[in-house]
Amino acid sequence: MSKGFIFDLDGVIVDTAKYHYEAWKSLAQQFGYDFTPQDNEHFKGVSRVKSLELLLEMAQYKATPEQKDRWLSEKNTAYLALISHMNDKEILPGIPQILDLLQRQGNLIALGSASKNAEPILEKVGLLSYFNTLVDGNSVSKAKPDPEVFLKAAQQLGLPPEDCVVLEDAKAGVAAAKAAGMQCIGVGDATILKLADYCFETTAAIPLSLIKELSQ
Ligand code: B16
Ligand code: MG
Repeated sequence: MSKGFIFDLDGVIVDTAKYHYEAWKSLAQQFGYDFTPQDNEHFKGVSRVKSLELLLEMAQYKATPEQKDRWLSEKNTAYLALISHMNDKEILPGIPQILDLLQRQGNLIALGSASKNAEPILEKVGLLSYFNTLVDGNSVSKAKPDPEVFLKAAQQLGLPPEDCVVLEDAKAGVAAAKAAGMQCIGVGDATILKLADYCFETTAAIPLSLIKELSQ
């Protein structure tokens, strides 16, 4: 039986981290915190609600539930404005070739992302039609490193977890893939993504020969 491939979105298919950064930075200004690119590293793969909690902790700001709700909504409005112009030029290198290969070979393809904006982003960059199923921040209750997102994707593909391969850029995402009993290709720093079975600095460096090998 051929394998299923489950892709994380931000940091694997597209680089939306820069837009999340800008949106969090302008929000943080409201309570006088200078949000840095280093701070943003801790937000990768982390849900929107958890990200706001982290930001408030960094700023040592005690917010009311009403403020939190308002800021979550403001952050997302700013983020949606920033991603509104996204197009296929923002697809990370090598990803279209991997998706083409998998589709030609008849492998099943899923999305496993923490983002609640995943579907419109895939649509904007023109990749939505490659995906047999999507599991995103709207359909899971437990965030990565919990394996829920990937187990649900495997279930929706009709495959056992051991027949699925995950592509992930976040430490928590790699941990989630391994906790799900799946093979994992990490994208990023191998000293951080230690649990990944394979690790490449960038998506461009993932060899198609490895995808072929893992897809049988
Ligand atoms: P949204 P992934 C994650 O997506 C991002 O890495 C993370 O920075 C973001 O906070 C999260 O999605 C939620 O995104 O605000 O759009 O719901 O890497 O799991 O695809
Ligand atoms: Mg990611």
